[in-house]
This record gives sequence, structure tokens and C-alpha cells, in this order.
Amino acid sequence: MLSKLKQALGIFSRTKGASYDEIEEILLRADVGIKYTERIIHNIKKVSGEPVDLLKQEIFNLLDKQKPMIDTAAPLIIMVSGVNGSGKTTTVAKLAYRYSQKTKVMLASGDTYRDAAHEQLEIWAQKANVEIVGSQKGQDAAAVVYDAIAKAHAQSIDTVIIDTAGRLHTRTDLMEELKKIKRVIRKLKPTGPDLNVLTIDATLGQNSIQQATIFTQEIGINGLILTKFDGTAKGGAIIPICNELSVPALYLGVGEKIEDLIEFDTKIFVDALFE
Ligand SMILES: Nc1nc2c(ncn2[C@@H]2O[C@H](COP(=O)(O)OP(=O)(O)OP(=O)(O)O)[C@@H](O)[C@H]2O)c(=O)[nH]1
Ligand SMILES: [Mg+2]
Repeated sequence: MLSKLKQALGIFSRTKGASYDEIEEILLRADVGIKYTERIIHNIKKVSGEPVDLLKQEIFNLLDKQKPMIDTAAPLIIMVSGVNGSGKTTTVAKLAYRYSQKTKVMLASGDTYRDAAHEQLEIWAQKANVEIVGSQKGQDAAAVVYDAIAKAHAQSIDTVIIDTAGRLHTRTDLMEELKKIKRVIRKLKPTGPDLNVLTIDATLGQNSIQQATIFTQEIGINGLILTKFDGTAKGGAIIPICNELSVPALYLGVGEKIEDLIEFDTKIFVDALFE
């Protein structure tokens, strides 16, 4: 699975034996951005040692962030939001598949905005072999979510994963809808959602930061999933994205299939960078 990251990360392996200037150029090309590239180069120049080893340590430090604390009371609630087409529904399916290996999963079809959104999620639910609480276009998304969590309680379901409609960060009305969904979740689980996840299209690189900031400010995102990591040469943008947003990466999406999701582990990731 890690091999799917090659395109996004392959460039980092060229830092072996490279000069500071060459490393700087490689980082910029990988979309690490000027701010973090300068910081990294500054720090590795300060100490003596093999530049590539120091570089590895610097990147590790920048990515090794505290993962969210989970309230162990069932059900675990995962809410997935993001801009249009960023990979929410596919990610919901991948998470459902992953969590269903060990727990009972229910999906909540919280995209009541787009045509056939529920049908799309239903197909994924069948593939992952998990239950789903459906919705109709135009229905109140928060009500669907309430139903799903209430059913999860009644049926001793361990994990509820909520898909939401795509929205631009500038759509105040739709941002209000997300806040409402969150309020409804909190009526049933005061600490929820346990994972309040934002999907970010990694092919956009650093360009995604501004819109993502609005989501983190408005609804308190506590984990990122960078999607389409298989198809980007801008994988280095994960460094500015996680640091500017102060939110840890939880998973990487590396394809369109249900199993194409990698749990983000800083050490494994950094080792893969320099393979
Ligand atoms: N290569 C690749 N494609 C992905 C990945 N994740 C999602 N996609 C593709 O991105 C497109 C959009 O995915 P969706 O899951 O429908 O995105 P969405 O955010 O739910 O879209 P809306 O509901 O319309 O806002 C689809 O063609 C997916 O197959 C990934 O990790 N890698
Ligand atoms: Mg969707």
C-alpha cells in the first residue's frame, strides 16, 4: 500500500547526499512551502551531521502531532466534512470498511443536498457490508444524523460514520448546517463527534489551507484525511497543512477502492519518504 505513495513522496529520496541548496529545491518542489522549507533548512544547518538524517528528524518533528482523545463510550462517532469533491463519501466508505473489520458500523447519509448522494453511499455500504440510515434529498441532515445515532444506541452499534454534503467554506448557510449536525450529535454524546474529520484533496497542495482553516475554526476539526495522495506530486504540502491548521493527519487516501486508506503513522510515513 505504501508503494502507492511513490508519486507523492518519491522526490524526497533524492535528498540523499544532496547539498543544502539541493534539499531546499526538492522541498519547495514537493510543495512544503517557503515558510517550512526555510525553517527546516535553518534547523539542519545549525547542527552537524548528515543533512538527510537531520532532515528526516525535522520532518518527523513537524508531523508528529497528538491524535485526538477518544471518549470510549459507545458509539464512536466519526463525522466527515469537506469541500465539494474532496473525497468525503469515498473516505466514509473506506473508514466503514476498516472499522467493520473489528466493530459493528452504521453509516449516516448526511448529504441531503446533492442528487443521488444517498444512493452513492448505499452502494458503498453494500460493498463494506455495513448498515446505513438513509435520507432523501432536501431532508434535514441533522435529523438523519440524530436517527442514525439513536438507532446505533438501540442496536448496540459501535461506530457511526457520518457523510455530509460538500460545501465551499464561503457558504455560511451550509457551514451553519454542519454546526447544527454537531449540536445534534452532542445531544446524544456530549463529547462527540469523537473524530471530526476534514477531507482535503492532496492534489491541491498548499492551496487547500485557506478553505480548510474556515472548517477548523467553525466546527473544530480534530483530524485530517488527505485524499488522492496517490495522484499528487505535492505530498510535501502535508507539512504546512498540518502545521498551519494545527490538526494531525489521521489517514491518507491512496486510491478509489474501498481498501485504499493508510493510517497515518509519523514514523512509517517519514521512513517511506526516504526509502
Ligand atoms: N485517486 C484517488 N481518487 C479518490 C480518492 N478519494 C476519492 N477519490 C475520487 O474523487 C472523486 C470524488 O470523490 P467523492 O468521495 O465522491 O467526493 P465527495 O467529497 O463525497 O464529493 P461531493 O459529495 O460531491 O462533495 C471520486 O471520483 C473518487 O473516486 C483517493 O484517495 N485517490
Ligand atoms: Mg459525497
